[in-house]
Amino acid sequence: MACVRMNRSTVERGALAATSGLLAGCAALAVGELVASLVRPRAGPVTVVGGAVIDRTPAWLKDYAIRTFGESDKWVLQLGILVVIGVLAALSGLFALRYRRTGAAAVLAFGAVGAVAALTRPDSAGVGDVLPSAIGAVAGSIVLHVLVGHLTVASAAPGQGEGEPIGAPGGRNRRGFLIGAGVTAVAATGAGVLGRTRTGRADRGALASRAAVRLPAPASPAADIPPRAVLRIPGISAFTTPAKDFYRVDTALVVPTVDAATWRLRIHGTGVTRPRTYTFQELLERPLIERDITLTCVSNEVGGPYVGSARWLGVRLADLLEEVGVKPPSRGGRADQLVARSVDGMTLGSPVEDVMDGRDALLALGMNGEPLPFDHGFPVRMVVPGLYGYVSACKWIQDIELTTFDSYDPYWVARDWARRAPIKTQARIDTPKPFARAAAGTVTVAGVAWAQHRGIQRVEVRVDDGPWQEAELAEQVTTDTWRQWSFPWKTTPGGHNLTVRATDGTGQVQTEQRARTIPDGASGRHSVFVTVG
Ligand SMILES: Nc1nc2c(c(=O)[nH]1)N[C@H]1C(S)=C(S)[C@@H](COP(=O)(O)O)O[C@H]1N2
Ligand SMILES: [Mo]
Repeated sequence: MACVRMNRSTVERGALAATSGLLAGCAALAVGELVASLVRPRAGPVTVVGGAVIDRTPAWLKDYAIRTFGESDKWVLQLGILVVIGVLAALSGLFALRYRRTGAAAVLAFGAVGAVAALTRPDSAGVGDVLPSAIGAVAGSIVLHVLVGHLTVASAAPGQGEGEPIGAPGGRNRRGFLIGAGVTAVAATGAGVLGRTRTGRADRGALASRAAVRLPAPASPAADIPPRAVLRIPGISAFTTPAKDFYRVDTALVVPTVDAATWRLRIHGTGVTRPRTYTFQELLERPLIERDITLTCVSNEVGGPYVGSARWLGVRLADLLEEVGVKPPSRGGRADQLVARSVDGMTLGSPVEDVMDGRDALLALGMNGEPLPFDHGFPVRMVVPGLYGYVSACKWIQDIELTTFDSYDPYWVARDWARRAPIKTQARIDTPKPFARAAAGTVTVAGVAWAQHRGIQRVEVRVDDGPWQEAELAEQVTTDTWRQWSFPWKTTPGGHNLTVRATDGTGQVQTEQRARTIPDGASGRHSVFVTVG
């Protein structure tokens, strides 16, 4: 009987200790967020630890995460970090039951991890960035020390170690614990809400600056999209992807909210004879070009969703580069790599030759007739037709440095992706969907094909092991955009495999050689299995 009672009280005390740990963790995070809202919102503990985890994630795991969780990968990561912090916090609580000071010290140690993560973020603003994690950890360790104190003998008899557990929880200690826990919960909630509100208010300047943008008419408008370039087939990708449906791939756990009024773009480096800084207004007042360009992510699997087409408005990048004195290597320039840097410390490297070879490489200010959405790089991003996003499409850009491929590896290249990555020719079946059931008769198979800057010349479809049959192509808008296609399939009953392949503007047929996305983009042919009848 006594034994049973003792076990129950042990379990109960353990649960209360774990709860103390969790409350300490909540207090640490909430205070951290509050301090971050005062110092720098992006230096919050979860944001810096998440960023550090993303940067250290091996390429295969990053690819797996994108494949499995898609654009929810960031929520999954944040949830994962919170779960890990929760488990560590609960364990610290249990530990503190026996070794009270050491438990509290463990919380400080986790804070130190956060502080180091904060300092090593590429967008770190200096030592101030350690404050959210450090002050949060101090708050958490005090909470843990106090709460666990109520679960242990306050002043142990001589000879007894500090933190000797008391018998059954109850009486004054229990009341003290409950009051302490309640106060912590309320204070942590208050700090968290206050921190978030303050951060929200700071974002308002950026929101207002975006609302104030009036995009001028382009000096060089995009050609009208010919009616025959757009197929009206249920299930096919829209020729122009609405911004809200446009894929998003980046490492930003928190989307940067940049105020266009204070934003600057600096261009400097090797071979830049007149380094310069541009304001948003200065770019807006230049002659702007408007172009339809299809963007693709190197992490896009064959048949995958990370491709989209938009109408971009912006400054021709080559004009700015010429203005500051840059020459492409083919005209004697010393820099062969252009490194774009974003406000969140991302670096992307493009060949100088490509961005100056006459293609419509842009510093985009507008997307589909609106200022860039924050998700897609407000106020300014790069877009280079023909290159995968990770070697060209820098969002929230703030710095362009001319350098060489030999002397600098940007973010993804340092993580095993290829230095140079032109987009591979791909065709995708949008409809029917994989494993669809189709009615007998003629079924319209349709989709999109892309080979940016080379164009699409032909698309063919094959049913099972049959011959390749010509698909009907929508009119090509430019070689930089994808091209819709359709194929009237005269079905026969049963299960069938539909496969598609494209031929680019140079006559090169899309390879059937399968390649993973790493290091320079997936290849192979998209096929879907459909059951008829
Ligand atoms: N600052 C920043 N820019 C970035 C990235 C990033 O992680 N950070 N990702 C790049 C990648 S890999 C791609 S594919 C494109 C995607 O642009 P989107 O999100 O507007 O579709 O942005 C590029 N620009
Ligand atoms: Mo990408």
